[in-house]
Amino acid sequence: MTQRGYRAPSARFWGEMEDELYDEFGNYVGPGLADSSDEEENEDEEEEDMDDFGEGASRAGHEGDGGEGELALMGTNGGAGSSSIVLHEDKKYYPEMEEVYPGVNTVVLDEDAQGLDEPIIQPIRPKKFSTLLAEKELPTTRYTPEFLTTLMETPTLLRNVCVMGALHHGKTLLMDLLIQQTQEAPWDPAKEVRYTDTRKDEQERALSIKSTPVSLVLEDTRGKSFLLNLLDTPGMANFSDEVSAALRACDGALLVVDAVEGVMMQTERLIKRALQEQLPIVLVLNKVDRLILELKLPPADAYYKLKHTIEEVNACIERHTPNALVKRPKRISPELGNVAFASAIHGWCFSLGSFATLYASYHNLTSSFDPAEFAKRLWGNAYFDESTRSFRKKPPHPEADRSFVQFILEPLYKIYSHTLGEDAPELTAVLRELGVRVRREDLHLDPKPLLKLVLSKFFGPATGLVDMLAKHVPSPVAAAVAKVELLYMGAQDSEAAVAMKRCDPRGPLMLHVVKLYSAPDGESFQAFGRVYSGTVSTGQSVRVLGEAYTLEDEEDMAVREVTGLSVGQGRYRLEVSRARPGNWVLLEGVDGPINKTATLTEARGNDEAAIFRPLTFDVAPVLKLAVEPLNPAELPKMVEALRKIRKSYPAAQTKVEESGEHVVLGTGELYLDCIMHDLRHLHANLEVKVADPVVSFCETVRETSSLRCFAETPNKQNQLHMIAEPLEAGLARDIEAGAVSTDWDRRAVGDFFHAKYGWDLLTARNIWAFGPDKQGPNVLINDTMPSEVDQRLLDGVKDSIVQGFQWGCREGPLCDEPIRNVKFKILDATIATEPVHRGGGQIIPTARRVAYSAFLLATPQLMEPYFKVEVQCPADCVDAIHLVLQRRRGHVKEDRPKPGTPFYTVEAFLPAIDSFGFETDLRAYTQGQAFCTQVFDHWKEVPGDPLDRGVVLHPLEPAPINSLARDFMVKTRRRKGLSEDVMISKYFDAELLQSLANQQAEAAAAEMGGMNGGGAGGGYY
Ligand SMILES: Nc1nc2c(ncn2[C@@H]2O[C@H](COP(=O)(O)OP(=O)(O)OP(=O)(O)O)[C@@H](O)[C@H]2O)c(=O)[nH]1
Ligand SMILES: [Mg+2]
Repeated sequence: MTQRGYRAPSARFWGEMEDELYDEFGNYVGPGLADSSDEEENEDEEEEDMDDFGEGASRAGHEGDGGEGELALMGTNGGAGSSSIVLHEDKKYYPEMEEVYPGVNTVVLDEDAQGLDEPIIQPIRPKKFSTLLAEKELPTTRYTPEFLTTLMETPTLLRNVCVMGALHHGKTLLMDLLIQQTQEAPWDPAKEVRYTDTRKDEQERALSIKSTPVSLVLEDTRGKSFLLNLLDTPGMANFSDEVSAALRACDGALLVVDAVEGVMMQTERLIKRALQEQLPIVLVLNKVDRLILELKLPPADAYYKLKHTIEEVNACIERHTPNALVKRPKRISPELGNVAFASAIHGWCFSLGSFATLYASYHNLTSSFDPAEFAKRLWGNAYFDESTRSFRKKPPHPEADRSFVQFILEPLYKIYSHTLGEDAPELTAVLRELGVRVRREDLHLDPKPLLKLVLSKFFGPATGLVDMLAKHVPSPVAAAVAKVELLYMGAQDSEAAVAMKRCDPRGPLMLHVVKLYSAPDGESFQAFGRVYSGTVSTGQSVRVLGEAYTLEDEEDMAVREVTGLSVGQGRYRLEVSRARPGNWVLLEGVDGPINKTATLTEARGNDEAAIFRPLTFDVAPVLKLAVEPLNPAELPKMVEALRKIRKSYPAAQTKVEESGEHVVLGTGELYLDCIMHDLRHLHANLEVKVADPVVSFCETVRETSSLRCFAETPNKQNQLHMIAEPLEAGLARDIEAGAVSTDWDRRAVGDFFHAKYGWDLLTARNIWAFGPDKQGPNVLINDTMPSEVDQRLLDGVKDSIVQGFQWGCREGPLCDEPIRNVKFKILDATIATEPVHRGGGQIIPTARRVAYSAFLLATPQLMEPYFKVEVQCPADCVDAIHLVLQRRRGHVKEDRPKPGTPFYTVEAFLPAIDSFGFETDLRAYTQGQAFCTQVFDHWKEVPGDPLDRGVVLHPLEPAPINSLARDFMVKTRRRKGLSEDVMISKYFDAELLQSLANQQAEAAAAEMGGMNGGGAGGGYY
C-alpha cells in the first residue's frame, strides 16, 4: 500500500526520461509498471480499504493517478526541475512513506521471531517487586509536610544517622517503632510491618537487602522537635557495602545490638567502619525482652548481661580507634546518655534520662525532683538507701539491688509477668494502676500483641532515643568541617570547601551522591545524596562529576537537569522543591552518567570543584558467577541489565572475560542470589543461564626472581631490567586501606616505609607507583643507580613504565587474575635518547613483559580468598561444626562460650571456593541449631605449584591438596578461553632464555656434583 502513490508516468514523461530508466548495469530502475489489469483490480480493492483511513490518506493515494503527482516526484529540484539536470542518485522515484500515510509506522516482523501464542503488542505488566509507592493512600503524619520542610531549612535541628547492626538484631523493627509514632493511624500490634523493607523479597526473606532512608520529625523528652534522617541498613555481612555507602551520608551511627547475642563479628566490623569514617557511635540494646522471656535471667543477672554487652562494645571501640591522631572516641555508657534500652518487638525504648522523666510523671514528683540527676544514679554501683532516702555507692545491706535493677528492671519484669500471667480482670486493675488504658477487647489479644500494646503505652514515644541522637550526634553544621576534611578531595581552602564547611546555602552547589536506588519499575534510578553547600532545586542544571573526574581530566563529567527532588519516607517519597546544606535528597534525572558515586555541582561556575572520595569497602567481591541469556538474541538486554546491577549494588562488579563470558562479582552467595533476582526480573525480564559459582584468584610470588630479567623494546632501542620479590606481610593491606598513598610527598612515603617496614630510605623514596590502581597491593620501585642510568631519560618514560606495570598487575601471567603482594624493582634501563624511539607504544608492552618474566622467575603462586566464619550454636554442636569445616579445608581459630547465654561462638577460616553450600551443610549437621556469618577476610596461597606440569588432573575428580594450585589455574584458564598452559617463552627475550638455560644447566651440574642447588625458575622453562 505504501507504493500506491506511484503509477506509470505519462507518455510525455517517457520521452524525456527514457535514458534515466536503466542504471549503469542495465537494470531497470524506473518507475514500477502499473499497466496490468490485475493491478487495476487491486487498486479498486485498495481504494475501498483506503476509505477507512480517512480523507488525508485517500487523497495521498489518489495523487498517483494524475500526471502532476509523478512530475512532482521525479523532479526533485522543484518546480523548474523538469528542464534542469538531475543526477541519477538525486532522483526520487518513490514518495516517502510519511508523505503518503502521515503518522503511520511500518513494522516488519520476522515470521519466526514471535510465537503464535504471544501477542504482538505485549500488555503492560507492572512490576510488583516493591512496596514502594504501592500504597493506595499515603499515611497521615502527626505533623504537616510543611513543618518537615521547615525543619529541613534549619540544619541545627537535623540529625543524619545510620542505623546499623548485625543480622537480625532488630534495626528494621526499631525503625517501625519510630515511624509508627509519627503516623496518625494506629498499626496492628499483631503485625510486623517492616516499613523500611520496601522490596517484596526483603519482606519474603524477612531480611533487609538495601538501605532505606526515612526522615521523621520526632520530639525529645522536653518536647523539642528534631528532624531525624535515618538510614536503615541491612545487617547481613554480604551487604556491608550498603552500610559503607550509608555511613558516608551520616554524622553518627546508631548501633543496634541484640541484648542476648551481644557483639558479633559483624557488629565489630561495623564499629570499625564507623570509626574509620570518624563518626560517633550511640548504642541501642535491643531485644531486652529476650533476657526476661527467653533466658529468664533474674533481674540482677540481666543487669550484668547488659553491662557486659556494653563493655564489649567499648572494647571494640577501643580496639579500632584508627590512631592517635584521631580524637579518642567517647566511651559509651547509659549514664552518659549514649545508650538506650529497647524491645522493638514490644514497642518500647528508653534511655535513663527518659525513664527518669517517666518516673517523675508517674509518681507526680514535684519540681524539686531533678530527673537528670536521678538518671545519673540509675546505672553502675548506685544503691538506693531507703533509710536515708539517698543514693550510695555501696549496698546498704547485702541483698540490696543496684538502682538500675530496683527502679527499672524489677518494674519491667513485673509488667511482663502481670501482662502474661494474669486474667483479664486482674490485668485491668494492674494496668489502671500503671496508668495504661487498654480497650476491653484488646485484653484478650495474643501475648505478643498484648505485650506490645501495654508496654508501648506505658513507655510512650521513644523520646529517650531522640535525646540520645540530639545530644551525641552532631548536627550537619557541627559535623561539616570534619566531614569535608575527610571526604573532599579538592583543596581545603578553595571556595567550595569553605562554603561546605560553613554549610552555606548561598555557596556553590556541592552534593555528594552516595548511592542509587532503583525505581520500582527497575528502569531508572534515583540518586541519593547529601547537600554540602548551595541549594539544589527542581529544574536546575547540574554538572555530574564521576569518580574518574579530575581537574586535569574532565572526561567523566556530564550536565543533567534535576527533574525531581524528594525526601525518602520508607514506602513513599515526599516531594520537595529544593534542599539546603545538611539534608538528604533523592534526585531524579541525574542517574544516567553515575556508576557508583558522584559529585554534583553548578552547571556553570565552580570550575575548581573536585570530587568527593569514592567509596571503599571492607568486603571484596570475590565470588564470581558467569551469566548468559538463554536466548542469545537477548544479550544486549542482559548487558544493559548488568549495567543497572552495577549501579544498584555498590560493591558489585561485572566484566567480560576474554572468552566473551559475562561475569558478575559479588560478596557472597546471598548477594549474588539477589543480583540474579534483579537481573532476571527487575531490570530485565529474561531467562539467564548461570554457571557454577567460582571465586576470584590472585597471583603472587614466593621468592626473589632467580635471574635479573630484561626485555628489549621491539625497536631494540630501549632495555629494561627488573626483578620481582614478595612484599612484607601486612604491607598490601596497608596500601589498600589507604594508610599510605603515592599522592603524598616523596619524603612522607619514604618515611612511612622506612618506619613501618624497615626499607632503606633511598629505596622507599624511589617508589614510583602502586598497581594495578592507585591503592593497589603491588609496588614499583626505581632501584637504578644514578651513576649508571640517566635519571632524566628514565623519568621521561616513567609514565609508560608505570602503565605497563599496572597493566601487568591487572592481569597476571598465570591466569589473567590480578597480581598481589609483589614488589617490582627496576634495576637497570637503557633508554633511547631520541623521543620518537621511546614512545608509549614501545615502552608500555615491554615494561609489562619484563614484569611478567621477573614474576615468573620468582616462584609464582596462586592465591585464593578466605572467608572468616562465625558460628553461633549450642555447646553440643561444636564438634559437628569442626567436622563440616574440616571437610571443606577450613580450620577453627577459636571456640568460646558466649557469656550469659547457652551458646558457643566458633570462629574459623574457610576457603571461599569451598564455602558454597557451607551454610546448608552446617544446618544439616546441627539440625538447624547453628547460625553462621561468612565474610571475606584475607588472601592466602593455594597449596601446590601452579606451573608444575607433572601434575595429572583427572576430570570430575577432586584434585589432591597439593595439586590444587595447578587445578585452579588450569580450570580458570580454560574458562577464560586461554591456552591450557602458561607460554613462558612469550614473555622472555631470546637472550634471557639463553641465560635461563645456562642457569639450569649449571644447577644440574652442581646437583650431579653432589651439591645442593637449583634455580627457582628451573622447572618452568
Ligand atoms: N524478641 C525480640 N525479637 C525481636 C526484636 N526486634 C526484632 N526481633 C525479631 O528479630 C528478627 C529480625 O528483626 P528485624 O527488625 O528484621 O532485624 P534487622 O536488624 O532489621 O534485620 P536485617 O536488616 O536483616 O539485618 C525478627 O524476627 C523480629 O521479630 C525484639 O525487640 N525482641
Ligand atoms: Mg532490617
